[in-house]
Amino acid sequence: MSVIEGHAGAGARTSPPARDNYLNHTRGFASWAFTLDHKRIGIMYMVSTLGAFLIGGLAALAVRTELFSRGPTIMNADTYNKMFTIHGAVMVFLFIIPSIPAALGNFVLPLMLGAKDVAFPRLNLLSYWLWVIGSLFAVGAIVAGGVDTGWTFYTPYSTTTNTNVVATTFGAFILGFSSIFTGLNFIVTIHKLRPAGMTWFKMPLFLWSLYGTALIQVLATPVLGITLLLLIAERVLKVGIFDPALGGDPVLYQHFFWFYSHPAVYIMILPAMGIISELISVHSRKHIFGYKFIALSSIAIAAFGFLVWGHHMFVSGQSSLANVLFSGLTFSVAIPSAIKVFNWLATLYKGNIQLTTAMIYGLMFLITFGIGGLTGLHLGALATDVHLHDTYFVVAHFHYVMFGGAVVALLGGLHHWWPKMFGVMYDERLGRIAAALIFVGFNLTFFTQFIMGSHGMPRRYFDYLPQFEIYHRLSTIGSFIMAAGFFLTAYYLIKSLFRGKPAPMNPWGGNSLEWHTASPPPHDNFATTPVAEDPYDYTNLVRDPVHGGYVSKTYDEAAGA
Ligand code: HEM
Ligand SMILES: [Cu+2]
Repeated sequence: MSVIEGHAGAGARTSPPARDNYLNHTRGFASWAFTLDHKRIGIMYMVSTLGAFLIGGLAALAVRTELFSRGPTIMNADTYNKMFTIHGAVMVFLFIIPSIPAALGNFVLPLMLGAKDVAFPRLNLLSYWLWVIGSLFAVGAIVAGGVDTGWTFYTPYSTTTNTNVVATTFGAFILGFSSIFTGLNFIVTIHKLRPAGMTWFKMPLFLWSLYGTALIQVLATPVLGITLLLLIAERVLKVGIFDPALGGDPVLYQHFFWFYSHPAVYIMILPAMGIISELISVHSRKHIFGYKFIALSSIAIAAFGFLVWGHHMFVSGQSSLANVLFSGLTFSVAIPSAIKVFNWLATLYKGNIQLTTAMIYGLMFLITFGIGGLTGLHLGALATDVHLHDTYFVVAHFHYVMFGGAVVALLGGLHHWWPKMFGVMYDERLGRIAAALIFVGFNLTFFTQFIMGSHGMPRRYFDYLPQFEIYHRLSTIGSFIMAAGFFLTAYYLIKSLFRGKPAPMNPWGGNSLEWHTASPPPHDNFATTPVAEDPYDYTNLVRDPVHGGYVSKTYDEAAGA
């Protein structure tokens, strides 16, 4: 009932700008910096992680420009090593790991639950500031001379190089706490704050994916934290742990590192998959197919993700029995991912597909993540990995999953929830053009890397043989096309904040609870706690031809329309 009231209430169709909402509820710097509102914390995370994305992206463009021609192009070999380290470390630790859960998750999760906030708002604010402090350490290390180990900080090089390893890893250590606290908060929120009527199997799939992600954040991140502390202890105190010169074992470092970092790739991709479930169903106006399979596969991915880390070490001197076991287990983790993909395709089948910018990213994900996941199988197979390991093939694989998966879904989610976040619509035409630039640029940048990798181009090299030049050139051109797409996206999104049409409450016709409150939502989200319905049942929603967006039929009847 209250849900229907939500539709019928004042400002249900378009939100008058002067109405009290979370953006104008209080004003001034302190009202943001010390806010306990999950929506504001989500926005602060979004702005901050996108800032990190800009830094990481500029470093990527520098790397690609250097590789445009053979020999030194714009920098020397040492600077090049630092540049790809900055790129990798910033993109992984500062951007992709926090971006979807902490930015979009923070904003959307309590709304989807019909709740006023997360379970521990103060802890949430602490997570954000820990992110800031950790990032300052990492970025400070870059400004103070840089690090040249690669984002993996492999020993014994990381314990012997005289670049700023300690400051960077300490930054990553702090960022780890930020991630753990977000995970903890989400687990408790999902257990405790579900509204009346929302059983586990009535939760939106984005929440299942955030739940799976949170389990990994809480269970895996401490391992990385301790590992980085051990690395610091070895460097500073000369205790022999990983460095053979001190009696340590470098392969032990790889085990510890990947015990976190393989599950961490699911911290990146699981929430992305959750977004895709929302996008595909809402924008094809069709009930999600195979709800339970998609929900449970999130948990399966989280669990299986812990069993496959050794596939990063097939050629590191691990026993051949371990190699065979890890290879077999690696294939099993592809199964729950494939289950999701088949269910998404079944959802699309005979759906009324709306080619909104958000949906274009949803469809793009199926292609780019599909390529990324399938090439993971080439790397998971022992015989082929021996040839492909440490080549550009691996670089292409993980960009297809991390960019083609996580970043593409982030873009989709950003466009899907932007009207809800800011109460404005952006230019869909520019949105589609930018998506096309990003799609073409991305594939040109990274597909060429599959080819050169399979021909033996090693990763992390400053220079290359003449036969690889054409691929490197195309790849660099692609990266600039992609960058143009991002700058265009930044342009029309920022412009929409000032000139965008007011957004209706429910522009795409979603039925999860965030679409049952105004755009932007009021300070405490809902006037009365809404009652949960099937989030993927759209039969009660009709398009409102006058104001755009969707309203419930029940409302029209009630209003006598
Ligand atoms: C079907 C699922 C997947 C399989 C079977 C798979 C398999 C693999 C294997 C075997 C490697 C090691 C290659 C080597 O070093 O020789 C690898 C590397 C990598 N994968 Fe995947 N992968 C999958 C999905 C993902 C996802 C979803 C992500 C991230 C969102 C991801 C990110 C990475 C990264 C970052 C590396 C390289 C790490 C480095 O050395 O810097 N993978 N993958
Ligand atoms: Cu892995």
